[in-house]
Amino acid sequence: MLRFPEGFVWGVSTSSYQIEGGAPDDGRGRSIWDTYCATPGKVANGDDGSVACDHYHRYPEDLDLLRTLGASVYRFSIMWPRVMPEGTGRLNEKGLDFYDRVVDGLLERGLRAWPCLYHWDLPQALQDRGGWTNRDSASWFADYAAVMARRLGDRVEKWVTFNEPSVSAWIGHEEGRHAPGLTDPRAAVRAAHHINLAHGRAVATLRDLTPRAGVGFVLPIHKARPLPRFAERDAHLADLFEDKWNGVFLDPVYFGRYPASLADRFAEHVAPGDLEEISRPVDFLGVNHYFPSYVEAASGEAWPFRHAEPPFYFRRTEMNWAIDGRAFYEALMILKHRYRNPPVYVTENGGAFLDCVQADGRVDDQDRIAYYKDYLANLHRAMAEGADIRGFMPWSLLDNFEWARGYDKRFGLVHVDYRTQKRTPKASFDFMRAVIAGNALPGGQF
Ligand code: IFM
Repeated sequence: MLRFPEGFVWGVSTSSYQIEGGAPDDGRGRSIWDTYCATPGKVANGDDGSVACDHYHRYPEDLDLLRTLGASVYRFSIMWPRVMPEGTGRLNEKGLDFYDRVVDGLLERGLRAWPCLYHWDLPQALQDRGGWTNRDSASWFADYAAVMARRLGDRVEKWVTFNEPSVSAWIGHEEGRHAPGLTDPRAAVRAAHHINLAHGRAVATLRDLTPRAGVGFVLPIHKARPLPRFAERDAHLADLFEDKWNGVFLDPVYFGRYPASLADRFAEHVAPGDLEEISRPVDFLGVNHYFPSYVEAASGEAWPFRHAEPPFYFRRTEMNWAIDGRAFYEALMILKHRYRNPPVYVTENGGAFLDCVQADGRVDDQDRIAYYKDYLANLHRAMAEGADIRGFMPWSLLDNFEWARGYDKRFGLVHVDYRTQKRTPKASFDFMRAVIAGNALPGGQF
């Protein structure tokens, strides 16, 4: 039995486009993910988020599930075009009302609200003006943050500015595997800088308007490794990978500069004063983590490395992601050693597995339980070695729209039948409920 400290925060994370649906309802505007999904060949099975888990209409049932689980915090995201259909200017009162109802519903059930302002669904109207590659995007985002702060600020405990800005920048603008689907390395660097600037401006706005609420941001923290047979030769590539994925977003916030290895790439986009804005102090860092990252040398590409297939000996999730709780521990220790041990909440962790509803109606997802046992034990180890980790939130409450992988990849503690929208808590839901109730990682079967 591994015990967690008193006051350790147990929550759950979701995101707007992945669960809400309600696409044409009540004046919601289009996002870049609506456009991306409508582009043939981009998303598995031609899936999209127009209905998703229909959370827009079924949120009371989902909030009840949070209470049953025993979570004390809910990290969800606001769909920017639902509340500002054109991204700037005009407000959509019905969209704002929805988030009012969600926050009130949380408080009524004894949960605390941690809304995230950006989990990838940029208003398409802003993409039409250049999106994150337009320097004005930093101010558009700060204005949107002000709208949300005025509307929800009296009831929000902590704000998250961005979820995984690295994914928006690199996968969305360089690799093209996420919206807006660009494959332009220079645009990706530019977008990364503007997202950082948007974060810094939003921090100032949120502090101003909601001085009692905490403010932070969420990043997938990668522990990169060279392939074992090239351990010495490629060690510097693993460092560069971490600079690209971790450092580009952490160093400006915590050190007021870009990593030295990448400073040249960023120089042309950074205006005087930008780094002072970006490095405004935050109250916490949200860490998302799923798998170890392996790199190998590449030539003729924008970077001298590429993702490598992890060694054969790891078990894999349905995403083909290697399962290795030790990489989670190592990623958490990077924060302790390199970033002076900031307060951390693990805001996402989990796996997609082949979940089946059995004849008796149960979903006995032992793979997911084994995954959580491994990762929670490694989290505990990092804490025992002094990492300042204050909470944990599985990804995710519900099976949901897994971006370019569509609906086949299920990460939820709760199974969703997308034909009927029936919710069925899986065995991992009971497992996590026991962890939360005992504030400890128990042994034994679930
Ligand atoms: O589903 C995503 C989530 O939106 C962001 N972090 C990773 C999850 C699993 O891919």
